[in-house]
Amino acid sequence: MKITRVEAIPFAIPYRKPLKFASGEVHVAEHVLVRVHADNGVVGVAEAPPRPFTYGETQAGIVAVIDSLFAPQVIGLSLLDRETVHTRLARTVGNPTAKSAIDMAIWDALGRSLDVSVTELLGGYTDRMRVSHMLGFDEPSAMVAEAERMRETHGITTFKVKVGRRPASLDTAVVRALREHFGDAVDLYVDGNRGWTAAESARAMREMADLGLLFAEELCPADDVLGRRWLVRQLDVPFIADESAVTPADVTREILGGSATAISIKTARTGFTRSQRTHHLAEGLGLEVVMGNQIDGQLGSLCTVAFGSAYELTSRRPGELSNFLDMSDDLLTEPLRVVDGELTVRPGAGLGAEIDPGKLRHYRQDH
Ligand code: MUC
Ligand code: MG
Repeated sequence: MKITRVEAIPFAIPYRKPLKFASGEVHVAEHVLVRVHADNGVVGVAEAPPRPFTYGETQAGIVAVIDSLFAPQVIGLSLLDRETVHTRLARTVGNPTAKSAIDMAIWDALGRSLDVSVTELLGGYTDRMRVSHMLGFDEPSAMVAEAERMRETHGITTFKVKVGRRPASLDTAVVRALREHFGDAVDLYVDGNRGWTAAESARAMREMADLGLLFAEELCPADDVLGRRWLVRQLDVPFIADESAVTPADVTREILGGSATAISIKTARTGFTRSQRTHHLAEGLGLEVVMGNQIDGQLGSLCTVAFGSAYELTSRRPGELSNFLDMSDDLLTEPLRVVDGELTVRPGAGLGAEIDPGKLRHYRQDH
């Protein structure tokens, strides 16, 4: 089970419906497919989504760092040497999605080699998660219509509403319109991607106090240390740290510093190995966890549901597993489907993902 080769293949698939939020927007999924080959003939896969506005990575940068630094560091190791892989990749700062894709492709290859699913390897708690859909910036009527379409077509009844615009009334009007349209039939929470100040966030949350929100996420920057603590102290819902708490050390700092009371785990940025550490830390600290989405394609979403299903804590809340529905196409031979508001893990070995060679030929950008 020795690693013989690591491929980093850039590909681009346009979005049918671009996602817009306070820190950026995504029109084309310009991701990197990572394939880890082992000497037993097995190939593991995962994808890295560059998010320059969150982590500073680019598609070309991910390919370069894998080809020049990470591939040579893991070739020759066994698929079982995951701790050594983690330690070697950690010598390079940053590059979270590049490191995570390698980590997850190794777990996939290991699962395939042992003929067990990644979910079972990790913890095996359940085989499915309820789905929360992310609604990007638009007019209130368009966002209500989009939520209605998601409920009718896929049975989704939990929505994360992107906020953080100025004036804040652009966003509070959307949340109010959603609550008025759906009544108690849906769960709602908001994510500001650091768009507001602490004072703007406090005012907006007061204005939405009657709307029964589940959570608030990253409404203002964690770097505004005192402002953020001041905000979090006065809220009566859990405040989720997302981009401010990528590593277990970040989580510890943000939670113990009073800048957050819950966390988002995203396999796209912590892989399976580091997400496990974050999960165990969250359990120890008694935190709410939401499985987040890095605007992943189908392969990335499969990684999220594989991890989220593995543990009781991560499968308790609906996971953000449906951004791929906004893409015009994908790479898997068998597309993922959200049915009755749930996404299930793939039966079989590893992640159970097969890449369609024709689609990869069509969308890859390195030829
Ligand atoms: C999210 O939860 O914030 C948008 C920016 C990012 O880093 O992730 C997405 C979704
Ligand atoms: Mg977020």
